[in-house]
Amino acid sequence: MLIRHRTPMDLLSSEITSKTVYQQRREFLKAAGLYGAAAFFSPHVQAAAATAYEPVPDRSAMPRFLKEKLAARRVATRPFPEELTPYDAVSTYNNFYEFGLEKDDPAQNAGNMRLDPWSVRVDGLCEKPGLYTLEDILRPHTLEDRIYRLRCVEAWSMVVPWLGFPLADLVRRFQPGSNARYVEFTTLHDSAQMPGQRSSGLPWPYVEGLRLDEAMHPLAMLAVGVYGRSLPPQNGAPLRLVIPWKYGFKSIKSIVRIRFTETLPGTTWARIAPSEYGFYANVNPAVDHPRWTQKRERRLPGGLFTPNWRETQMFNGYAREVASLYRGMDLKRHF
Ligand SMILES: Nc1nc2c(c(=O)[nH]1)N[C@H]1C(S)=C(S)[C@@H](COP(=O)(O)O)O[C@H]1N2
Ligand SMILES: [Mo]
Repeated sequence: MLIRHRTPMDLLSSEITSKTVYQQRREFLKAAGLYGAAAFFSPHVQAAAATAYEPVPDRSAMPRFLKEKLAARRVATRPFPEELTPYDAVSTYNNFYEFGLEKDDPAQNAGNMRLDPWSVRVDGLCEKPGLYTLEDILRPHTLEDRIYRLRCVEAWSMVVPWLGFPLADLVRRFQPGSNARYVEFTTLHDSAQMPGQRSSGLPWPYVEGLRLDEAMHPLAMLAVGVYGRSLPPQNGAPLRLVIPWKYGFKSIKSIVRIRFTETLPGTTWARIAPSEYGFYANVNPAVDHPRWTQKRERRLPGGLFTPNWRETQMFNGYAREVASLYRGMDLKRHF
């Protein structure tokens, strides 16, 4: 319930502590205003209880094979212990710098992105390189609901019901060679469609990567949908990575290339600011970002008077599943 027992001054003095959080205040206030009101009156909030959700209507023009895949999905049965972030927030509070730097830019600017036809080039150290259509990619896989926490390196988080399939199942089809140690992913580079690629300072295209054993982990997934519908463009349609134990920037959107390599891929954020964003980017409350703490996070939605702070968990709460991938590694050095 919305109980206004705190004033904005309480909020400023007790919760906005670091310089960066202060710098992000404008954005924070904007988000709070947006979700404080919208979330409370949205019909999806009713559905945002722990285990299930009302599928969101999908009016997007999509190819038939995708519609059929979505209809044949395997529905989540295991309860998730935390409230889902409403679809309104998931689809309007986005990072997708190809479409602008503000949180609502992707939702504003990605609407006309051309999603069909879509293909993915597979190359590097594997037995089955080639140009695969999205239909080729999806054909053998059954889509499943997976409810995951998403923790952004900027210290906000969500709980999102994705629709997708295990990345490992796709990787296996391409038969990586015995010398392949990493897999690199690349986002579409098309400045005619992506206004952010004409203006903002990232080196395009956006590139991400995983160690091959991370990519083969059963929690790593490729998503084509969210909230029972196809991915809206701002969430990385038609195909994006979801790696729940890593900071959100590893979950690369709108993938057009998958490449197997022997050496560590040069990933976008690790290249432009290596002291701030490591290749591994595992969620770790014990390793602060140089400019802010990673000990806690602001769970969305939350209103101006009800910011929903919580403690960040090691590997974003997935330590039991993934910690063995990093046994013997110094996670402060390999952050
Ligand atoms: N191509 C591309 N992928 C991207 C980004 C981006 O700017 N470009 N932002 C990343 C970041 S920082 C986050 S937190 C997540 C956000 O995913 P969402 O908008 O679906 O919640 O996408 C990641 N994938
Ligand atoms: Mo992020």
